[in-house]
Amino acid sequence: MMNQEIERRRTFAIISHPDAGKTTLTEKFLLFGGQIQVAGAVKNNKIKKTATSDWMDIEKQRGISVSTSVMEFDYIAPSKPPRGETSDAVSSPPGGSEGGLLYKVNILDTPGHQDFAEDTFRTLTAVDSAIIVVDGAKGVETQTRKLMTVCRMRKTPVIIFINKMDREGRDPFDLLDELEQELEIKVRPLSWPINQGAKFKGVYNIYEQKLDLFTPDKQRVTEKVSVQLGSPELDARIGTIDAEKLRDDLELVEGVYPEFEVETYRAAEVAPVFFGSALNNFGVQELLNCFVEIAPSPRPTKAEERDVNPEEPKFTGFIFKITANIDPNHRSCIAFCKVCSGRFQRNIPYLHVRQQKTMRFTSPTQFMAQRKSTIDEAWPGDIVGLPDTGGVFKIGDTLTEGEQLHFRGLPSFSPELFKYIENDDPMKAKQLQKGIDQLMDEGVAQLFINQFNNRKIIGTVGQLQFEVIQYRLENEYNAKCRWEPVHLYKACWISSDDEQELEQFKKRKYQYMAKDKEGRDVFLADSGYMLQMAQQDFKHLQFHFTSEF
Ligand SMILES: Nc1nc2c(ncn2[C@@H]2O[C@H](COP(=O)(O)OP(=O)(O)OP(=O)(O)O)[C@@H](O)[C@H]2O)c(=O)[nH]1
Ligand SMILES: [Mg+2]
Repeated sequence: MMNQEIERRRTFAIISHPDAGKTTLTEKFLLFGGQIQVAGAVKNNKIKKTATSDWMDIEKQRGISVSTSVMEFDYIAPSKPPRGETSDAVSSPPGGSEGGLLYKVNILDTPGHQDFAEDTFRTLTAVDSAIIVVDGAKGVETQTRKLMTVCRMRKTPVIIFINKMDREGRDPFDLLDELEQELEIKVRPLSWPINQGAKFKGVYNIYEQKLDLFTPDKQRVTEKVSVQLGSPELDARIGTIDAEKLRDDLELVEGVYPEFEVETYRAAEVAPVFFGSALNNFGVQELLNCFVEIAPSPRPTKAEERDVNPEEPKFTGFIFKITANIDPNHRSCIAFCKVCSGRFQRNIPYLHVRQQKTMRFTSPTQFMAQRKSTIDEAWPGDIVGLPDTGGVFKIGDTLTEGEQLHFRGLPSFSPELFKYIENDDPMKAKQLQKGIDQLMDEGVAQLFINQFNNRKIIGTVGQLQFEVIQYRLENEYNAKCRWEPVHLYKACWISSDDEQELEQFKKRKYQYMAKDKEGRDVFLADSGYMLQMAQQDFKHLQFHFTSEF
């Protein structure tokens, strides 16, 4: 039972540079999963819906994603392993119905904007694989490159979707070369585009050996036909010129790229590549079908003490994300817990390791598009929402059935930009305090309290974060804040084995000392020179640029 549940789960993140089409693609996946009936991108449709996964107010207004959305759906995939894949290479999960295999897909749609990259990095700690979306006209962009570094570090298997083929883009062979170079991974196309832009006719599905013809329709699933590459039917369908070109291209593909092997993909050595158009719902189902078939089911998770296997009977999990106020009528936080092993059950007492407290959860939730519903159990790979009415969880917290275990997350990085945050409405000081506390628990930015003047400093990696904080304080907490400049170069955590030197340093630099949310000592350097001098003068002191040391 348990192994079956684990086998059929696919937990993955969609990542890329802003605007490549992650949310659009997510939405189309949900459409195939039967989770939504209307795609938000549909034009000429009176139902004006914004993309389903971008449900926070500010995201709707700006049309960009500012935090990760978590969603799940069941998906029945075609049962036959195409192209005579050996059945032990691709294990078929049981529980299928009507000849198909029933998968449980957990999808995490991440924000591309660099200001919210920390949210995306943390999301990558909770997934077993990733789909990278690349804009066919733009190629590999900066954020995609950075995110791929994290995937490489963690050996996360990736599939690449080259999107927006309905627009004039780059030559597919050039794109593939660029992917290999810029993302430092071998690639293997599993589909191939027939023209692009205005002349885009569809893709040939190399993996299933099927022709997928393009009819611009944003909602319906397009016609798929099994056509032998050599047959005259191909010419009849797409015209002789394009048929010839396709044959030549595919011959080149087969010559240049080695045969696709699931093992090399799962070992994060090779990235399969698909072409399509998310907006036009094109090439999306092929991607999804192949994805559920080849993507890994939940893998072991590293804890400080040991590696935890999903098949272990006892429940373990960790918090990788906290969101305040998903539901405007319900002003509490939700902590997102990734189940790493065993079966999670409602109303069963679990150990909150950091607090050494036992707690049970009466209303754990799962997320489907805009709805959430209470669940009784969850399996490894699943993401469970745990309501938190006040400061129970922090990112990185571990839950177990009693074992003293600490899952390793990603540390906070030392921020780049700093501003004093001031109350702009004296009547609302309490609301402001509460809002700042919750947003910081969520990991929206970092808070430092200057020990000299007691003022609060917010540290971020991008300007937009300040705007989001201000907006959310107003909209969710009914509080007003004002930003004031503070001249700072870097905030770094300090520690030392030499108590005396540490005290001496703090005394000497008292104007520049602050505490972070956990009460740790932080040194606020106002220039690179000042930091260098401090490092020279205090040799036994350690300066840390991430919060984990
Ligand atoms: N022409 C064309 N446009 C597309 C396609 N897919 C997405 N778009 C458009 O690209 C824009 C960005 O799409 P999103 O899905 O919001 O991009 P995103 O990657 O989620 O962006 P962030 O969440 O902000 O990082 C939207 O205007 C989409 O309609 C496509 O296949 N073709
Ligand atoms: Mg998005």
